Amino acid sequence: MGEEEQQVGWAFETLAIHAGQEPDAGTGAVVPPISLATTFAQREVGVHQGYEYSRSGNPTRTAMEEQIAALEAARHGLAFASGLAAEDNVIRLLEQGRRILLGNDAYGGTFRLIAKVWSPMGYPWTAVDLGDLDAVVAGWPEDTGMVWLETPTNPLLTCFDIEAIAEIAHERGALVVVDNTFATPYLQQPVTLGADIVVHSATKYLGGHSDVVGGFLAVDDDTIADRLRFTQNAAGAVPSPFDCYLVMRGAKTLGVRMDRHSENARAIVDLLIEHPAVDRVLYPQLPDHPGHAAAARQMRDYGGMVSFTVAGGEEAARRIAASTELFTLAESLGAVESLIEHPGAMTHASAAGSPLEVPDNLIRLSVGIEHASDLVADLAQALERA
Ligand code: P1T
Repeated sequence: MGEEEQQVGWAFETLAIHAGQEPDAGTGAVVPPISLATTFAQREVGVHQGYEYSRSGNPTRTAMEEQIAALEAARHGLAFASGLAAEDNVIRLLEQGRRILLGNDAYGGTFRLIAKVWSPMGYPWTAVDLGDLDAVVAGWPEDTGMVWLETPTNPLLTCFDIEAIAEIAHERGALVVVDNTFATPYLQQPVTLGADIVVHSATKYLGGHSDVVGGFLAVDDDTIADRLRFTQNAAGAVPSPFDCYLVMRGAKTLGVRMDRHSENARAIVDLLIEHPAVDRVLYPQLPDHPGHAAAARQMRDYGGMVSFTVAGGEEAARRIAASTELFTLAESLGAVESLIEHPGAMTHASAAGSPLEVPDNLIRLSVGIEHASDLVADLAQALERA
């Protein structure tokens, strides 16, 4: 495609398949080749065809960056070796001494990066309940440089009003970073709601098949994009061309997968909500769910992640997690196969004792795209072990 104007007006599903994916100029191949070359010939010193060295830029990476940026309705996209590598580059935008306001539920690795890597180097942070905006305004620290949120959050699936938070942050000179890993751009486009930077673990729904670790940043502002592109190259946490290819291939089916993930999640929620072994079901579509109104406004559908607390406590939760057959007991999320995990002991163990600690009777499900009836039957038999 190439021409930016051509993309205007194309629907999400069309962009997923065509943005950044024009047939190879040399051969006509309809799939962008995996360009493994680490270096590119120059005709004269400094005269080349847009690529010099593969850390600085690579054609397969460019194709993927254009594709995912288009899906996020952002003008710029930057790929990284992992979600955390992408996050690390975002924090490098901050001047030393500037504070990160972090939503009080987030991926344990994000908490660890902010609280245990950057904070000791002079970048303070505070956990805040972004669902209570009056309190956020009243307690706003003067040194805040960045508001960092997930919506829905990992693992409690709390949703926050991106537009309202962006307005508050921008009035006070802070950047807004939204981790869109759980929602994906198919369900929600934070840039269109005022976010400055969108973060992804591309390892999850973008890749979609549990076979690639990757990270992504989508940005509309040219200056922020230039600064991120500088650190992407200068710090060098870039993905391989093969990894870029896998993310690009996975993202082509993002829309159809997310529709099925959401549909299957609803079938699971229907089982859980009636079940005596379950204490509380956490799913953004439920009318009493924290942030349901914001989710209903800003999301197309509610996604494939479902969490619940177990009435019988931690031991019962661990038994359930170990008793499913189709739901594999494993970290990660967002792929075609269903996963189950115990966040307190697994993905969020690093948050123990912090304001982001999660309940020990919590189970998190990544509902895959298998047949819903098989998934419901599998979870139902595991709940009998509670
Ligand atoms: O694992 P990595 O690609 O580095 O991405 C980190 C990350 C960032 N943001 C969110 C919302 C995430 O969920 C993650 C990774 N999360 C898991 C591995 C997990 O099981 O929750």
